[in-house]
Amino acid sequence: MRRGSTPLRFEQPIHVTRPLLPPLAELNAELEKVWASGWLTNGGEQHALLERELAEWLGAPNLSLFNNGTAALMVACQALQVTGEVVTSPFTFPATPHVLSWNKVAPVFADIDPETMNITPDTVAPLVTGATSAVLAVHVYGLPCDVRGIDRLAQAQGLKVLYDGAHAFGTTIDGEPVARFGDATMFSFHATKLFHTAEGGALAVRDAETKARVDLLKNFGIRNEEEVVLPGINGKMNELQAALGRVVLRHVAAERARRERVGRIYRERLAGAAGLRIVAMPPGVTDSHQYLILRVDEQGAGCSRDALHARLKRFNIVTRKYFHPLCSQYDCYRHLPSARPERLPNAHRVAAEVLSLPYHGGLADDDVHRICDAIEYSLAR
Ligand code: T4K
Repeated sequence: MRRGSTPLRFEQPIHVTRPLLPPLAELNAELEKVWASGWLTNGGEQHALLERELAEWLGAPNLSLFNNGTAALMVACQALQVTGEVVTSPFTFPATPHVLSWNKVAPVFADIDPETMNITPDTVAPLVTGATSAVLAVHVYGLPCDVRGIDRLAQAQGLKVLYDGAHAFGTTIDGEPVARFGDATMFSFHATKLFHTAEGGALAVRDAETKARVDLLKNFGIRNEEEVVLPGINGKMNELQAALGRVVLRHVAAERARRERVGRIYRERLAGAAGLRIVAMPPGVTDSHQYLILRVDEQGAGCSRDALHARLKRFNIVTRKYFHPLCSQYDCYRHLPSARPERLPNAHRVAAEVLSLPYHGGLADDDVHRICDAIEYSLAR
C-alpha cells in the first residue's frame, strides 16, 4: 500500500474462517458407496473407517465419533460420572459451561493465565472443595493447558480431568498427542474447524472400557435388542458426515500448510506494529492452525480492540471477538460467586484484547496483505 492511501474495500466479505471444501467429485465417490449400502447412520461403514483413521491421526486409540462436539462433552460428563462442582474456564465458547449445567453440575470459574489464556493448576487449586468432582479445562485456540500440572493436581485431589479440545485438532505437546492427557478430550468437527464433518465431534478417552461406556451413552444406552443399560442420548455421527470427514481428512495437510503461509505473512507484516501481537504457540507445541489471534494493547496501539474490529468491518473484513463476553458474564452464570469480575482479572483483560483475524486456506497472499494494510490504516485513524 502507498503510504497515506486508503486500502480498498473487499467486494465480498472476508470471513474469519471458511470451511475446507474438498473437490465435490471426491465426496460424490464416497456418497455413491453410502447410497449403494442403503445404510445412513447407526454405525455404518464410513463411521467405522473414519473412527479408525482419526484414532490414528490423533494418536487416540479410544476415540468415539459424535454428531457434534457439545454432545461429546455431554457424554464425557456422564461417562466419567461428573457430579457436584466442576472448575472450568470463563474464556471459552458457551458450550463448555453449558454442558455442565445440562448435567446438573455447577460450573466454578477459575481465572486464566494471561499468556496461555487457559486455567492453570494455581488458579484451579483454591477453588477445589469437597463438592468438586472434576476440572474441565479448555485448550483455547489450540494453546495447550499445563496438562502435566493439571494432572498432578487432579491426582492429588482425586479429580477427573476433561479437556475441551475443540480447537486442538492436531496439537501435540513435546511430540505427545494432546488427547494423551487427562481422562477425556473432546474435539469439534464443526464447519468452522480446520478438520470438519459439517457438524461433528469426537471424544478420546483413556481405555477401551470407558470407550465402550461412551459408545453406549451416545446410542441411548442400547446394548442389544433386549437390553438398554444406561440412560443415553443420541450422539451419533451419520454416514454422510463420516464420508465428508474421510474426504476432508485427505486435504488437511495441504490446508495446514496453506494456513502456515498465511500466518507467516501476518506475522511478517504486523511484526513492527506498536501495541499489536500475534499469539504464538509455546516451544515444543504443534500448532492446530485453528485460529490466528491478534492481541491489541489499547495503550500501545492507540486503538482499542473494539475500535479495530469496527474499523475493519468498513473494509468488509469480518473479524471475531472470540471469546468476548466471558461465559461468567452471561445472564445464566453472572450470579455465581466465582463469576465476579474481581476474581477473574486476567480473563477480563484478555477478553478485551483478543481479535480472531481471517485465517483459512482460501485466502490468497494478496488478500492477507490487503487485510494487513487495512489493519495498519485502521490503527492510524
Ligand atoms: N468448545 C469450544 C471451545 C468451542 O469453540 C466450540 C465451538 C464448542 C465447544 C462446541 O463444539 P460444537 O458443538 O460446535 O462442535 C462457531 C462454531 O459454530 C462453533 O462450533 C465454534 N466453537 C465457535 C468458536 O465458532 P459462531 O457462532 O462464531 O459461528 P458463525 O456461524 O458465526 O460462523 C463463523 C464464521 O464462519 C462465519 O462468519 C463464516 C464462516 N462460516 C460458518 C459456517 C457455519 C462459513 O464460511 N461456512 C459455514 O458453514 O460459532
